[in-house]
Amino acid sequence: MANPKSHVFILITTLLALLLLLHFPSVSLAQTLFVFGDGLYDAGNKQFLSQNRVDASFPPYGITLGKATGRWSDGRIVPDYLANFMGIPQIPPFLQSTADFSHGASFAIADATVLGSPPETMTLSQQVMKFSENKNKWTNKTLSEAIYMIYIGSDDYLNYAKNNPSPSDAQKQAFVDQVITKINAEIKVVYGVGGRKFAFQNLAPLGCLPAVKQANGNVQECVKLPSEMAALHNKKLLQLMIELSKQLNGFQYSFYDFFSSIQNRVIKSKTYTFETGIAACCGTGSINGSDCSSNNVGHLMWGADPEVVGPNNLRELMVLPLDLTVILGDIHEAMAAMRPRQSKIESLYDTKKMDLDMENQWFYQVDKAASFLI
Ligand SMILES: *[C@@H]1O[C@H](CO)[C@@H](O)[C@H](O)[C@H]1NC(C)=O
Ligand SMILES: CC(=O)N[C@H]1CO[C@H](CO)[C@@H](O)[C@@H]1O
Repeated sequence: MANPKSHVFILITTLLALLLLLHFPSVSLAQTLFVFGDGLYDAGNKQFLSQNRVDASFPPYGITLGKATGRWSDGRIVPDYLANFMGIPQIPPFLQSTADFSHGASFAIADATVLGSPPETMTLSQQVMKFSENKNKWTNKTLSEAIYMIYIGSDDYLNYAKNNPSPSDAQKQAFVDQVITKINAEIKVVYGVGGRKFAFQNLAPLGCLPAVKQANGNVQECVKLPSEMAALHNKKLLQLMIELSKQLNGFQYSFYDFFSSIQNRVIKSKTYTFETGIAACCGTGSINGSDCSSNNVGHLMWGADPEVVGPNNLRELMVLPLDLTVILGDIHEAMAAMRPRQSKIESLYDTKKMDLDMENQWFYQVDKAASFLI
């Protein structure tokens, strides 16, 4: 996978993070969050851009919070949980011009793609351009300490599969390469502006989404092509992360293997205490399934499972110093400085419950988001 040198690097960073985490399990240094992506991460941008009715502005969206906010969710979205965990307010949609962006901004918007130029949305490039044009809203220090969270590509592959029912292997690979090349270019723009800490979530097995199966007319079987495209993409995306961490000085990342996480649940749903992995949570149609909010999932997302997250989990990404040698010199000082924040976070939040909530929310949302594509 990686060369020995980067193994050593990973080992050292993991040990360092572990050392900090042992003393202060939820210490957070990052105080700013920038979000890029599609409907899964949309905090309400769509309603500021669209001329049409935006479903997410109306119930049942937002029902668990009693208010629809433009999030494609029954309540909070994953970046909200992360913000909560970091001890900062929810990150507002950038298109809400009156919002307070002191802790970051969300550029994510429903229907976003990497390639093409779909109407009433912003491609990844357009999102990154907006971020870059507005970088003066934040200091250089803030920009370099921030976490950059990215989830994008589902719509590219679902649309591709719809328009190209039987592509050759070479055609599939060529399309994936186009998507990855573009993502690479955009990460470099963010890095150029000062971004160092990237949190990537890879794509779900798109053909297993209930909405996709339903549209295919066979709810028992996952649709092969969309999942295959997602798997090809994920492999290349991980390679890109490894490559960038060698190429770009100080580039740090957390890679969450959402694909495996979802697939484990679809295949071994009982193990994960979902009532079913076949039907959707709270959806409509023949396989909508059961109430997702009552599910109790037995393992931590982006939290601790070394099989699906690496090389750093989100907590580690938050605390990893930009310059590792500095912390080696000043570790006691750094820990002392973190102590008040640590106690504050622990007194305010049930961090374990937050991990579980995040997991449930992800599962719910990826399905919901996909149901609007078909
Ligand atoms: C911020 O960083 C840029 C380069 O990324 C540099 O040109 C600029 O002078 C810096 N601003 C301050 C205030 O240090
Ligand atoms: C297959 C399945 O679980 N279908 C359910 C979908 O939701 C409706 C209403 O909430 C139920 O009546 C179905 O049983």
